[in-house]
Formats: sequence, C-alpha cells, structure tokens
Amino acid sequence: MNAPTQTTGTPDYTGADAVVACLKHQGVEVIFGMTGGSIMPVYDALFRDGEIKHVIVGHEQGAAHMAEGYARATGKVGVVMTTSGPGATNLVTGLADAFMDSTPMVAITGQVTSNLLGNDAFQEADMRGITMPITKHNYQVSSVEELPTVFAEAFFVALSGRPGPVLIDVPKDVMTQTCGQLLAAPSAPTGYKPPYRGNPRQIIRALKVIQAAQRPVILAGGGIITAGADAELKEFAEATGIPVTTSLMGLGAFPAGHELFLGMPGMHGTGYANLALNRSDLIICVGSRLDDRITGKLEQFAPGAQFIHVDVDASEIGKNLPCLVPIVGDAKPVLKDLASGAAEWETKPDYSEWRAQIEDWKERYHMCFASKSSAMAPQAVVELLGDMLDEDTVVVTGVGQHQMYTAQFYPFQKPRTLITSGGLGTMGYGLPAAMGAKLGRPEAEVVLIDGDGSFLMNIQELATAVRYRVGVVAIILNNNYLGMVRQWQELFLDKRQAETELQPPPYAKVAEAFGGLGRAVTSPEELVPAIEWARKEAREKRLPVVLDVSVEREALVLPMVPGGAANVDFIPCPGQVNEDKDNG
Ligand SMILES: Cc1ncc(C[n+]2csc(CCOP(=O)(O)OP(=O)(O)O)c2C)c(N)n1
Repeated sequence: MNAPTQTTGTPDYTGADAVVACLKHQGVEVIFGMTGGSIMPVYDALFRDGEIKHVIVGHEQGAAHMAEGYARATGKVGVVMTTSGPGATNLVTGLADAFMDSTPMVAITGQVTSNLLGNDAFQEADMRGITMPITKHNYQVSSVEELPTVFAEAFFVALSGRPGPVLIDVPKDVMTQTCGQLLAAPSAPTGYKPPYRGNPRQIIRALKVIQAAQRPVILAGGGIITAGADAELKEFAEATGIPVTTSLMGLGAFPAGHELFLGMPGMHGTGYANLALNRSDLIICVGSRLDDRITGKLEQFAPGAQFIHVDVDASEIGKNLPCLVPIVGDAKPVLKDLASGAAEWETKPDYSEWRAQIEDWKERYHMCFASKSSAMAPQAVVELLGDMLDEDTVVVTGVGQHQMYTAQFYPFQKPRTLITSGGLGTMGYGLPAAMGAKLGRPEAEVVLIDGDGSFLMNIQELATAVRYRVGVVAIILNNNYLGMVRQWQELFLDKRQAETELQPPPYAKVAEAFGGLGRAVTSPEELVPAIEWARKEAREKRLPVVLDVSVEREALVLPMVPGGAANVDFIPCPGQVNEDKDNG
C-alpha cells in the first residue's frame, strides 16, 4: 500500500487533515453523517479540503443505512461520520445491520479528548465496547501517527474476505494534534489474509461427491453477490443441471425464470424449494450461513442430505449443520473450479427423475395469491412493478410483509438489484438505503417498496433526499397495519391484534411538505399511470416521489413455515393443500 496522498511539512497540519487525507487515499467519494462537538475538527478539515462530498442526514441511523445502500449498490465501502455520544450511538442499529448482512462500511466517530476517557465526560460513550460484537473490527486511535495505518487497515478489513462494518473512534485531541512530519506509509495489514482459492483437494472431493449424488440442490446466498460470482454460479448449475435456490440475500444471484431456479427457501420460501432441500441427498451451500429463516427447525432440515459448504468465512462452516466437504474460499474461484471440473466429466449424472419430481412440486405448489376483497392485492402491485421496471432497476425494501412479497413476486434477474435488510430485519432501512444506492449509482433507477410502518421510521430523510436531489421512487404498500406482526396474530394468536393497527399520516402530502412529490393511489386503475408518473418525475426533477398505495389490509404472506416448525410443514398458497407434510 502507498502512503496517503497528502503528506505535510506545514506546522498547522493536524490529525483532522490526516483523517481527510486518509479518506481521499481510500478513494472515498461521499460521506454520510452529522457533525457535533467531538468531530468538528474533521468537518472543518473536510470543508477546507472541499473534495469529498458530504451528505448531512436527519438522523445518524439514516446515515448508516445510506452507507449500507451505497455499499450494496456499488460494492464499495460506505462511509459514515458522527460526533461522539448520541451521534455515535445512533449508528448502532446500522452497524448491527451491516454486520449481519456482511456489508462493507467504515464508521468514523468523534470521541472526547483522551484525558477525559472513562470519566463520563459530556457526550462520552464507549463505542469500542458498545460495537465490539457488531463490528468486524474496531479501533480507538491514540495518536496521530496511527491514523494512516488504522485507516488503511479499516478499509481493507471492511471490504475483504467476508465484508463488514469497521469503526474508528478518534478522540478530539488526536484530531487537533499537529503532525508536521511526513506520515508513515501504511503497510498492508499483517496476520489477516482472507482466503481466495479453495483447496484443490477439497474441490476434487466435492466433485466426486456431486457426481455420486442423486438429488442435489445448490443453495446460494449473498456471498455470491459479494464475490461477483453470479456468472460462475450459472455456469456451474448449467454444467451439472443442478437446481438452484437462493436465500433472501442471494436473490438476483441467479435469474428468476431460469428453468433451474427454485426461488427462495425457508419461512416464506416456495413450497418446492423447501421440499427440494428436504428431500435432497446433497446440498451444495455457497456463500450462505444457513440461518434459521432458511432452515426452519434445524433437526428436520434436509435430514437425508450431506453438505458441501463453500464460504470465505471458515467460522460459518459447520456452525449450524455438519459438513462433509468444507471449502474455505471466495465463491468466484471456487465455483469456477467446480464448473470446469464438472465440464470434464465423461458421463454426466442423470438427474432426470429428480428434476421431474421438482417439476411436479412446482406445479402443485406454484406461487399464487388470492384477494379477499376488491382492494388491491399487495402481491399484484409487486408483480406489476416486476412487469414495468427494467431488470437493472435497483429495488430496495423495508421490513415486513411488503419485503417478503417483493422477495416472492419480483423477478430479480441480476445481482445488486435487491437491497434489503436480511439478517437484522430493520424497519426504517428502506428509505435511507434507497437514497444511498441512488447516490452511489446515480444513473440507475432506484425504487423503494416499503410498508407504512417501516417508512415512518426514517421519514426525516425525505428532507435529505430533497436537499441533495435524490430521485428515488418510494412505493408504500399501505395496509394501515404493522402487517407482518398482524399476520402472526391472525395465524397464531387467535387474531388478537395487540398494538398492530396504525394511523399513518397522509404520506403523499408529507412528501410534498418536505419538498418532494407524492400521490395517493386508492384504486387499481390509478396504479399504472401513477407509477409511470412517479418514475418520470423522479428522473426528471431528481426529487423523491412517494406513492401511497392503499392495499388490501389483511393479506397474508404465503407460503409460510410457522415459527419453529419444519420447512416441509409449510402453509401453502391459497387454494393448495400441503400433501407433503412430514408425518413422521
Ligand atoms: C426496528 C424494528 N422494530 C420492530 C420490528 C418488528 N416488526 C417486524 S415486521 C413489522 C411490521 C412492519 O410493518 P410495515 O412496515 O407497515 O410493513 P408490512 O408488514 O405491513 O408490509 C414489525 C413491527 C422490526 N423488524 N424492526
């Protein structure tokens, strides 16, 4: 690694200037954040330097999700900056979210001066302690000389291997300290070398196991998208003829509509993906951590299957399920090696019986929905968006039923076209994440599909979107409920609706009051023209456009595996009967 671009001989060059130089050295284009007492020197240095764009947010949580959206849309590190104490603690949800979803982020937090540390000083919060379990790594800088190395390491750690958030806490005195000497060239971090190629012997073993399998399934996760391995995944699946299911985080890694695609497995997955996994004798899991939303009741998940598990993070392998062939490596070279190995097979395995069985399940448990009333079915709105939007459109969601409808009914074709909070399930993620995505990829169309509960949680960022002319389209599937929780109440709590009914404000008017545009949509005929209008206005005026769409209030996300149940015990789509329950 090279030295930061700016070195100095000037006596008034400070730690804050060094921070800015380090950020520029890392190629940082935009920072999301808010100033305050302990970070002011860095803001002053940013202002004097004038090269890095800064987005002032309404709330630091918004900044964190913007950085996440930016990172997920671009593949680059998202950067946030806040003051100490409340500014820093407001980042906690975003850091935890980024940690769960392996999103590369660097958070720079101001801190009280070193002599006050541990003194309960004004706006002191122990950010190293607080974020230890929710960051990939964190630092507190104790002298100006450390800055170049810490920043170089932080960006490397955030982006490499399994990405994640890194926090750099900088006491104010480090920012104000002058450093009129040449800052030392940061060296590449030692002792941390993320794996890349898979072990060739394990690859050969895996190929043998695959060749001997009769009912294999590929389970691909977000690791495919991080590694940019979607082409290799397709090559491997097509070379072998093995069906593919992708986790929520993996949607877009394999084209919807491909004959080998099974959709998403797990709690709201397709019946056929869940049955295929359950009856499989070999699951090739690539870049997925097999979390509980995928496996359901672990003891009854794929009872007859052996596992090949490919992951760049060795600690994920065998964490939830025993693994026959572990392969520690980046999904891209590993899948490439597996695809080339399979291409050399003299006799191709015959999966025709297995594929026929899957086709039968696909027919019996095809995805569908029923409207209980004449109101718009939320799933129909998502399907319509799937028809109207381009395959390059970046779709962002909040958390709840609307998120699952999007996962189930939107035909994702390409990686990085779905940005959603998977692991933490953070309501309020959608609007700021969509803005971060749009700021990272201004040429792309960005459409948020949100819930009326989720949208309210970071609604203040509409002001930020107006100020910075961020032309995102926000489509609120408004059911006046915390719908996903209401669904659980309907299905499992005798319909007792404890605190799930909402009284949301008129979102279209709220959008206008913030300086954006909005329209309420209450009948199906209005929908297509409203969506066309919103897309045009967002593109041409570069303003946020909110469509507040009244949808059927009591729709259900189906299929559904009840919490704690085995995946084969899914409640199917309306009009279907699950004849494949585990009666054993
Ligand atoms: C920050 C946060 N608080 C609470 C929850 C629990 N929760 C999950 S989904 C949900 C309801 C979401 O409602 P809405 O955004 O209106 O979406 P809908 O389910 O109606 O589509 C709630 C309260 C959560 N996931 N995140």
